[in-house]
Amino acid sequence: MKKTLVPIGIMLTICACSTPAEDPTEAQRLTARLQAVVASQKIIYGHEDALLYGHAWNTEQALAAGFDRSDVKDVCGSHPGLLGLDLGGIELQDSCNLDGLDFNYIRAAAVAHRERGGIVTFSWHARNPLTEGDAWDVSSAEVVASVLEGGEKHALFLSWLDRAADFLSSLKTVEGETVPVIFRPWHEHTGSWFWWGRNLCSVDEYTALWRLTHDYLVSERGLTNLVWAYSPGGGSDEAVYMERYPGDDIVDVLGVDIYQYTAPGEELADSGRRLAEQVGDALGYMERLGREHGKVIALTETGLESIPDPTWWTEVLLPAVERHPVAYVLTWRNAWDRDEHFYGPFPGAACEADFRAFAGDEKIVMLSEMNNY
Ligand code: BMA
Repeated sequence: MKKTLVPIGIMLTICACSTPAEDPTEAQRLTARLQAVVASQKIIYGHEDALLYGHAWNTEQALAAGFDRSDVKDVCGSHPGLLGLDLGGIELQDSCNLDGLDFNYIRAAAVAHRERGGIVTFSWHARNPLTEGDAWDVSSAEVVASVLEGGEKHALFLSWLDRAADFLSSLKTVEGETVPVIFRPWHEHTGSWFWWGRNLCSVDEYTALWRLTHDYLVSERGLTNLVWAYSPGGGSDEAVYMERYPGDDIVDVLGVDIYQYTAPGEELADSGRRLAEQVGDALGYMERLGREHGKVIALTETGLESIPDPTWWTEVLLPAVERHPVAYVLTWRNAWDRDEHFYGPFPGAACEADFRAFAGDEKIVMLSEMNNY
């Protein structure tokens, strides 16, 4: 074969084109895991603060147990596959988050869970940057506008994002991997109980808040470990769900938060049916939106406080989600200092046996099965 000389410019172009594809980021690998769970028609179970305390034990006991104890494991032998955590308080460099958990312990639990094969998600009940109240301070409708470019709290807000970025990038495993995190900022914004809620800012202000948060953490700070979850509150229709959607380029997971509330005098069975209807409706349109937008869907928060229905897990929650391609379901926390404030099982709870049946259902993925994904 005749040997031809290739000009150097073309050679360089050929070399550049033949460079192997870049390694996927931690976030891309996490998204692929979620997609694999959905493809195998399974649903990961998640519990907020699971490794940090339980219904009858506190954070010091969690530390003593090497963050290897959870109410869920005490009941069924395995931790939840997903660990929910919250960043609220990081913005002011508090040593503890809004529920009194030392950020060093939060970091240790997140890393331990990842090293055991689990997935971690963070919400952020950030304080009100304008009034200095908490996340629930809705006394002003100027707050979101104040943190956007040109607003009086913009510089302050960037410093808050810096502190969140510092913490989220400090989650390192022994192998040196930065723990991938499903990050779920500015949640339940279709209600108006947080300063970023629907009646407190315009559509453009809300989507700009998301874009500022995303672009600052990703482009400015270079974080590559965040999978971005959008999670409106429940009980709304598709138009409201999508009204403030920040955009396909900055959202990875379509979530929704829906709780069961029983009105005074209402039968538990009726509020259970209402939860099932609301979850069914939302997951119905989210399933289609997920397909159209190429996103994973999830029930990002749910629960029935105190779980007075002893078969809630298998007769209310499981039937409501099992027909939909949901990557995960997360129930809220089991407070150690408030007897009635629990959304997960614990030894001695009325729903204990039913939770074991739920965790053992072939659809449900606990930590012990996470290494398959
Ligand atoms: C709420 C309650 C509060 C807690 C907050 C943030 O639903 O559990 O006690 O402070 O979430 O975790």
